[in-house]
Amino acid sequence: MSLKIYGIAASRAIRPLWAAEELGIPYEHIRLHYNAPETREAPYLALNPNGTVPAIDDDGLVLFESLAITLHLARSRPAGGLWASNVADEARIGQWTLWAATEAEPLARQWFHHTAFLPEAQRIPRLADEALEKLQARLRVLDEHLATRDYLVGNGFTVADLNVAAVLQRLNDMAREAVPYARAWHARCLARPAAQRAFALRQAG
Ligand SMILES: N[C@@H](CCC(=O)N[C@@H](CS)C(=O)NCC(=O)O)C(=O)O
Repeated sequence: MSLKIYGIAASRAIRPLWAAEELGIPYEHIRLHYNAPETREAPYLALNPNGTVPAIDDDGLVLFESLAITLHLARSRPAGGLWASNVADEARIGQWTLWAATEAEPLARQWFHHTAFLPEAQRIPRLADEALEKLQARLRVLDEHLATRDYLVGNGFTVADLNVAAVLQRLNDMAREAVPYARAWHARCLARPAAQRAFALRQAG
């Protein structure tokens, strides 16, 4: 069995890296920068035809889409404890993962791009403000859900927490309103030793 993870840790590759660390899967990390010319060349495009990172090769199973990758890693290693123990919780993991991808990520990305990621001359403060404003409603949904539980699904940390916490990586900077339960949950997720190991990979690139 061999797992290869393509993409620098300072990219969405942090998601599969964090999942692999949680699950204790040995992996080879190919530190491919998202702007590297290799991402547009045939060998990498055969792994991810979008030319983006991450991609994985899990013993011959080649996948792109960071959140689909974490779901696969969790589900294929049930002993690792990130997956659900019943069909209802599987559905809830799907719900929160798609919520992260469709409700939260586009807004978080828009805000990040127009406050930090783009060269200053290309940033449009109005777009950052609009995204941040809309995000508050999403963060309230998360906060209300977490007011009565420590984790999103079931009784412990699952890949749903990993996916949402990773997508909302900058939750503390984005939350304008008081969302104490979401903040406490986020801190709990990021304090996990596996998360710390994965995020430390950013120092190495
Ligand atoms: N929805 C994809 C997005 C992948 C993506 O856009 N990755 C960025 C890095 S975080 C990238 O490779 N950007 C380079 C580009 O768009 O050319 C996923 O979650 O895997």
